[in-house]
Amino acid sequence: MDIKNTLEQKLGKSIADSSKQEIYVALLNITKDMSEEKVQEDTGKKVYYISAEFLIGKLLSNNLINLGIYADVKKVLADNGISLAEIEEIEAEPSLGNGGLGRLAACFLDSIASLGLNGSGIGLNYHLGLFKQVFENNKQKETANPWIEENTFLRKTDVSYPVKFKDFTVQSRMYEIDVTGYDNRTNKLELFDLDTVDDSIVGDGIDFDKKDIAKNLTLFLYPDDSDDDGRKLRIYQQYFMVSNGAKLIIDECKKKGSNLHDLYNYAVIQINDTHPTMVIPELIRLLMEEGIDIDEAIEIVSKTCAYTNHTILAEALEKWPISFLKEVVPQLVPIIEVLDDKVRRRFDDESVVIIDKNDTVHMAHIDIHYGFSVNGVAALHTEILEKSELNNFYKIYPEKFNNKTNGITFRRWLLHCNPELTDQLTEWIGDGYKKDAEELKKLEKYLSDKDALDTLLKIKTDNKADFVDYIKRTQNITLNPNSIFDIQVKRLHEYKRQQLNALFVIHKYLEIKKGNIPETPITVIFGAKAAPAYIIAKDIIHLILCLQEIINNDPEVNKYLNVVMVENYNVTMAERLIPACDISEQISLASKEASGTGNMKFMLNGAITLGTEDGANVEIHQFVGDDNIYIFGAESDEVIAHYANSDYVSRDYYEKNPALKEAVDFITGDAMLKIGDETQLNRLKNELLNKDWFMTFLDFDSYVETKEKAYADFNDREAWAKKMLVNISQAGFFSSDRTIAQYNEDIWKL
Ligand code: NTF
Repeated sequence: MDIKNTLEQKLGKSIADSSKQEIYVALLNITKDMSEEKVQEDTGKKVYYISAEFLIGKLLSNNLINLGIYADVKKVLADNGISLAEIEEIEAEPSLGNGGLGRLAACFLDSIASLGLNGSGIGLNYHLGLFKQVFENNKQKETANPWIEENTFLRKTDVSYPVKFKDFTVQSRMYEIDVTGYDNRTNKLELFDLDTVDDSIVGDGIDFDKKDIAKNLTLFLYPDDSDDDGRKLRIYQQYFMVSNGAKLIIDECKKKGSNLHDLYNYAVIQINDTHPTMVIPELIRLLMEEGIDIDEAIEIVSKTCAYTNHTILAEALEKWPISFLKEVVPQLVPIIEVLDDKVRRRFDDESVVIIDKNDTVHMAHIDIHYGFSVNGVAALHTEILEKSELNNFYKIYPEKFNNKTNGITFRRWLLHCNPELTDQLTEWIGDGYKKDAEELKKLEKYLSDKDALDTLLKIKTDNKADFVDYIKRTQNITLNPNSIFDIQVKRLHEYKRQQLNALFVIHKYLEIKKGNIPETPITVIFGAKAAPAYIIAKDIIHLILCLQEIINNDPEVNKYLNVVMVENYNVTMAERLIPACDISEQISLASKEASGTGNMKFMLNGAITLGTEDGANVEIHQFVGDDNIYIFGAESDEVIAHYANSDYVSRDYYEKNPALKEAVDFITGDAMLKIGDETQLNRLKNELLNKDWFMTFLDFDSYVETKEKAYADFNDREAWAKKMLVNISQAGFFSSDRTIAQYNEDIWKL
C-alpha cells in the first residue's frame, strides 16, 4: 500500500498543505477502513467479554502498529517534517476504565483478535468516564472529562434495544470500536449508550442529579456510591449493560442458527468481576420469554457463563440489598429467588447462599453457582481463593476453579511505548518475539556482552530524557534525568501502600538532612487517582503533594531527592513513564493484590521490581530469580494469620522503632502543618497509629533496608544492566497472548 498516496487521497490535498488535525482525521479514517476490511464473518462459537471497564488508551498508533503501517506512516510524515508523536497527541484518551481490571480487558481484546479468535467486548459508552484529576492546594480535585470528540473511533450502529426498568423503559443505542489484531482479524468492542444522556447536567466538579436516570445513566464510570441513590444508579448501569449484552448475544446466536437450547455451542460469556453478574438472571429471563422453562434456562446459562474474580477485598465483592433490586429491576427478583432456593435445597451452609438473612444479594455467589468456571488472576491469588476466601465454594466445586495468570499486550507495552528498545531487541534476536513472546529468552546470550549491556543502559537513559522533556512540557515539572527513577503508579488504595513509600520518602529526607547523602540522586514518582469518596486515599495524596512541595523546595535536599506526583495518571502517561523507570514499586500487603499488571509492563521495559511476595510478583520472582528482583516484607501466610488472630497492633511498631516514629510524626510536624490541611494530616496519622488495616508499619524496616540495597546496587551499572536484561528476557510468560491462549484452551474452547 502506498501510504503517501492513500493519505493524500483522504486529505484531498498534499500532506504539506494539511494541518495536523486534518492529518489526524485522515489517518483515523484510513485505519478505520483498513480495520473494517479485516472483519470476518461471525461463524462458530464466540466469546463475549463483558466488563464495566475497558481502559483502551489512545487507539491511533496501536492500530497503525497492528495494521503493519506504523513505520511507513511515520516515515511519510517525517519526510514532511511532521512527527507522528505530535499527531498522536491530538487524540483524546478514551475514558472508559479505572485501573488494572479495565486495562486487562483492553489487553485481552487485543490478544483475542491477534490470536485470530472470534470475540467481542461488551460494555458501556460513558460520556465522561472516570473523572479527570487536577491538583489544587496539594489536593485532588475531580473534574469532568468529556473525551468523546467529533472525530473518534466510535461508530454509531443501528442496533438498539428497549430496556425496561421498574417505572420506565429506555431505548438503547449501540456504538462500536474496531479492535484490530496484530496482523490478524478485526473484532469489536460494543458499547451501549442512551441517546437522552446529557453532559450539561454536570455542575462544578462532578456533581449531578443521581435520580435523573434518563440523563445520567451513561455519564460516569463508577458514580459515587456513598449514598443509596448512587448505589441504585450503579444497579441501573449494570442492568442496562447486561440486558443489552444478553439481547445482542441472543440475536447473534440465533442468526448463526442456534435454537437457544444449544446457546452454549455458539457463545461463551466471560464475566469480568461482579459488575456484569446480572447477565445470568437476565439471560435466564430472556430465554424464558422465548418459551424455555426455567430449569432448562438455568442449565443453558450455567453452561454459557464463566466468572473471573479480581480481588479478595471484601468491600469490592458486590452485594446489593434485594430492596434495591426490587426498585430498579423487579423482573429479576423472582429469578434470583429461584437461584437462591436451588442453592438452599442442595447445601446446608449459610455462607454460600445467594440471598442472605439480611436480604442482601451476593453477586459473586451467583457467578460461582451458575457459571461453569471460576478463575483467579495469578497463582497466589487463585490459591488464596481456593484455600481461604472462597474455600466453601471450592469444596463444593473443585472442578470449576482454575488459575489464569494475567498478561499484557506487548504491542502497546513494548512495540508502541518503547520503540528504541523494540528496534534493538529485533536487531539482537529477530522479530519472532513479536508473535511468540517466549522468544525473548534468546536475549540470554547477551548477558555477558558488555556492549549489549551498555546499549541497554543507553536506551534507558534516552527514555528517561524523553520523559523529562514530556513532563516539563505537559505539567511544567522539572526532573533530574541523571537520578534513579523510582516509580509507583496505580490506583490509590491503602492496600497498595503508597503510604509506605511516602514514609520512606520522609525517612530519606530526614537522613539527607542529617548528612547521609545518597551516592546517586533519587526521584520518587507517584501517579494515582483516588476514588472521590475514599477519604483516606485522598489524605495520602495530600501527604505526597505536601512532601513534594517541602522536599523539592529544600535546597539542602533537592539535589539528592525529589518527589513528584504526576497529575491525572492514565494510559498515555503510563506509556511515557514505564520505559523510563529504573525501580518498579509493587509493594502491596502480601495476599491483597490479586495480580497486578503494571509489574509486568515495568519488567518488560527493563525496570527492576521492588516488591512483596504478592500477586504476580511471586511468578516474576520465580522467573527472574533472587538476584534480579528486590523482595521484602511479610509473606501472605503471615499476613493472613495476623488478620485471623487480630494480633497486629501498629502502635507497638511505632513505639519500638525510632526511625518509623520519626517519619510518622513528621506527617503532623511543623513543616507539614505550615502548608498542609491539619484535619487531613491528623486523620491520616491517626489512621496509621490506631488502625493501619494494611499493615504498613509491619514491613517498614524491611522496605527501607531492601530499597537501600536496590539504590546501592544501581551504582554498579553493568550488574544493574544484567538484571535489566534478565527481566526483559523472562517477560515472555506475561504476554496476554499466553493468557488468552489458556482461557481459550481451558474455558472458552472456541
Ligand atoms: C484488579 N481488581 C486487581 O486489584 C489487580 O491486582 C489485577 O491485576 C487486576 O484486577 C486485573 O486482574 C480490581 O480492579 C477490582 F475491581 F476487582 F477490585
